[in-house]
This record gives sequence, C-alpha cells and structure tokens, in this order.
Amino acid sequence: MTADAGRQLADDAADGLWSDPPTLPTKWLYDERGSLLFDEITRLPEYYPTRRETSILYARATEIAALTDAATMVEFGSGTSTKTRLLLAAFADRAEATGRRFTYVPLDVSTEILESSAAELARDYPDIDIEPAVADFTAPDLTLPASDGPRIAVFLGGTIGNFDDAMRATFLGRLAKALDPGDYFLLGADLIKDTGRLVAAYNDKAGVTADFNRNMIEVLRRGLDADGLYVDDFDHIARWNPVQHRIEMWLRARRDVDVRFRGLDRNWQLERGAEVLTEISTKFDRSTLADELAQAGVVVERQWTDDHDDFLVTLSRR
Ligand code: AVJ
Repeated sequence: MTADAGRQLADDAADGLWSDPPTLPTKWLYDERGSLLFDEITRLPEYYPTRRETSILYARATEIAALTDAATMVEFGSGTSTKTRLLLAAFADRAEATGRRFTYVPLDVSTEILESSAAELARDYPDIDIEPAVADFTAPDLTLPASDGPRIAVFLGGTIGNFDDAMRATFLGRLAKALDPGDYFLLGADLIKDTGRLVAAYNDKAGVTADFNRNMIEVLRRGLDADGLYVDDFDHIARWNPVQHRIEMWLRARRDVDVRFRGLDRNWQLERGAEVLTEISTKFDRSTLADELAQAGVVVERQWTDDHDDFLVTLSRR
C-alpha cells in the first residue's frame, strides 16, 4: 500500500468503524487479493450478473455501435473484461467500415491497473487509439475527454449498485452534466429477482464471496498495523434488504473484538455478534431506473435484458 492509500484507509477507518453501524467503504475490498477473488466470483455458478451482462452485450454490441456512432468510448473503471472487448470489437469494426478513428479512454484511480490493461488492449486492438486517464469518476469535477464525434460513457458490471440512493442521484446528475447533447451513456444494472437467487449470488457454496468479504479484515490488519485482528473472528453475512432493494454484505464478529490499530493510535471494540457493513449491491426494476436517468437529465433510448430477465443494460442519450 502506498503512503497515500495508507492515509486514506486511516481516514476511512476513523470515519467508518466508529459509526453506527460500523462500516468501511467498499473500495477497500479490492486490494490485489480482493480483485483476484472478485474475478473468481464472476465465474461462480451462483453469480449470474457477469454472464448475463456479457450475453446482452454479445447480442447488442453491433447495434450499440451503429445507434451511437460514437467516436470515443469512456469507461468508468478500466476493463480488460470480455464485456469491454465485445464493445471495442464492435466499434473497431465500425471504424474500419466508415474509415474513421475510434478512441477508447479507460478511467481508473490506479495507474498500474490502467497501464497494464491499456498495454494488453493496445496489442489486441491495434486500430483503436487507447488513451487511459487517471481519474476518480465519483469526484465532483467529473469531466470527459474531448472528442471529434459523439462520446459514449460506459459503466458496466452493476457497480452503480454500490452507490446508495443519494450517491447515485449525485453521480448520475454530474455525469449528465459532463455529457454534451448527442453523447450517450451505457449502464449495466442488476435486476430485482427471487430473493433466494440474489442471496445465493452473494453467499456461494464454495465460500469465495465469504473470503472476498473477510479479506477486508486483512486489509485493515495490514494497512493499520493491527496484530490481533483475525479474519477468522468474522463471519460473512449476505442479506437482502427489501426496503432498499439491495443485497448487503456484513462482517459479524464471532467473539468480542478489542484490537489496537497502531496506525490510528486507537482501539477498536466490537461485541460478539456486532456487524460491520462492507458493501451494498442495489438491484433495480427497469422503469424506476429509467425514471432516475430521466430525472438526472438523460433520455432513455433502449433497455435490453438477457433471456432470463436477470440483468439490464440501458442506453441513454443526453
Ligand atoms: C462489482 C459491485 C458489481 O455488487 O455484484 C460481487 C461486487 N460483491 N460479490 C456486485 C460483488 C460480492 C459486485 N460489483
């Protein structure tokens, strides 16, 4: 962890761990091990979102390229995923057919991730201009790179579900403002469905999601210099919150915890059974999401689902 990340973790921990309920921002789940575990999650039988969204993009990528005729694709979170590649291939084909250039701009807060994914994509798509940019797309001053033609901003994976209602409205409003008239926004969002299937997707039989969630304890232990904080002292909980239509991941203390964070110069106490909120994953219905997008200032042009009606991809236009 860089010194900067260490300070950020200390700030986030000081803010969150003493809140009621205790919480820590979801991004701390994604250290190197967490990112590998998330990759493993996307291949689990219970975790349907990645497969469903991929199938939608497989069916629609060419149509998206034709409908938008975009010259630039800006992706929030830099992807080397199959989903990103499906879109890039469709835009590359269109660029070749029309004789125009196409630029891909992955945005990410991590320079290392950006550089490695950009190098990989540059090899695989020699005809696309790849211009990675370091940016926190949740920051207030969200701006998009200039472009010779329409831009399409892309936010996939259902990651919008990590935002609570207020953050989501703020983000969508800022994004709508950052778009010019004629620009597009492509959004992937998971749909509300049978509770059993939702919970199973976040509490898989193999225990990968449990390891992913409990890894946050290890991030805290290492980042804040806290011996005596043990991953095994926490249970993974995935729970459906019907009021806020979201899956919540919690870590529940299996025993009384009293640990010194040397990095904070502070002790953290939790009673056995107390829970720490580590992630929300909001689920949507298509009309409510369309209303939210309209409210933010974009016009919904298309909504596509997969054969099972599990996942939703929405194309809107400013
Ligand atoms: C990466 C935020 C889309 O909410 O489904 C998967 C993260 N957490 N299993 C999701 C996640 C536990 C995932 N997103």
